[in-house]
Amino acid sequence: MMPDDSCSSEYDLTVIIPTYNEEGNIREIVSQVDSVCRSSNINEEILVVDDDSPDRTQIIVSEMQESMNNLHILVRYEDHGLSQSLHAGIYKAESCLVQCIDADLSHPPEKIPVFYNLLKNENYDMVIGSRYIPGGETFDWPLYRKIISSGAALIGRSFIPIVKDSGSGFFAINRRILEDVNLKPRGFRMGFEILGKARWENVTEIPIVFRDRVAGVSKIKPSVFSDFLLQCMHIAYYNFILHKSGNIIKSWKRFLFGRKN
Ligand SMILES: Nc1nc2c(ncn2[C@@H]2O[C@H](COP(=O)(O)OP(=O)(O)OP(=O)(O)O)[C@@H](O)[C@H]2O)c(=O)[nH]1
Ligand SMILES: [Mg+2]
Repeated sequence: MMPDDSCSSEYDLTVIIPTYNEEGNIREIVSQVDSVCRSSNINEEILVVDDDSPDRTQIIVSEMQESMNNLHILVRYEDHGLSQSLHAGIYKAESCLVQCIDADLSHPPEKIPVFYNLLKNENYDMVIGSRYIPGGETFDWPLYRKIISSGAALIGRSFIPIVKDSGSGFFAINRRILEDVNLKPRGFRMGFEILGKARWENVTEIPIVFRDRVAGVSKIKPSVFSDFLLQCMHIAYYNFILHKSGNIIKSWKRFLFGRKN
């Protein structure tokens, strides 16, 4: 699938919110995203990508749509999954500038204008909300969760060392970097998939504080870990066997020798 080259001029930014059973959060996250964008003069499309949640998520979005023309929903009936949903949303987005944010209020929406400014005015290809740079942190997480997340982040760094939190779900991209790129979305780490394969030049991280969800339950399941290992193998294959991306080598060169090498 190719991204649509024609970007609507109607919206400055598309904010994608992936959902599965988020009836306790969806109203609040949509309201917060909309008010943050309004107060920064960003004309945003909000695109909820829902994997046919059996709870009231879709009903609440329909209710909100009555007073919000910029709120859209894509309901997916098959091949459910977080990365698959983000992938579908990125292709469906009306703007070329795309922001992904979790529905459960773990990511701070007030940072969206910072991402937007870096994409729009500083010409970055990708901006990542990072828990693992100074100023970033995970709040309220039990020790076991911190250990698992840090371990996965370390594996991510062995591929793309210039990015400390490749697994973050709070990231923004300019969709032009996905032209002719063969993504294979799986698991929970869509940002890592993009970092491993897309045609980016300028990537940066900004610190975020990740808070534990208050409403609803986590959707993480054991297959997320095997999906991550398969994803690592496919990114290595894509870089070193297919030679469709030199992102791992490029990233290591920049990490070791600086930007000019
Ligand atoms: N469309 C879709 N969204 C999903 C799916 N799984 C998770 N999500 C959404 O992706 C976001 C992240 O999922 P979470 O369950 O919060 O995962 P997490 O933040 O890593 O884990 P917690 O800290 O436990 O919340 C939330 O907005 C979920 O509703 C899925 O299969 N399909
Ligand atoms: Mg969450």
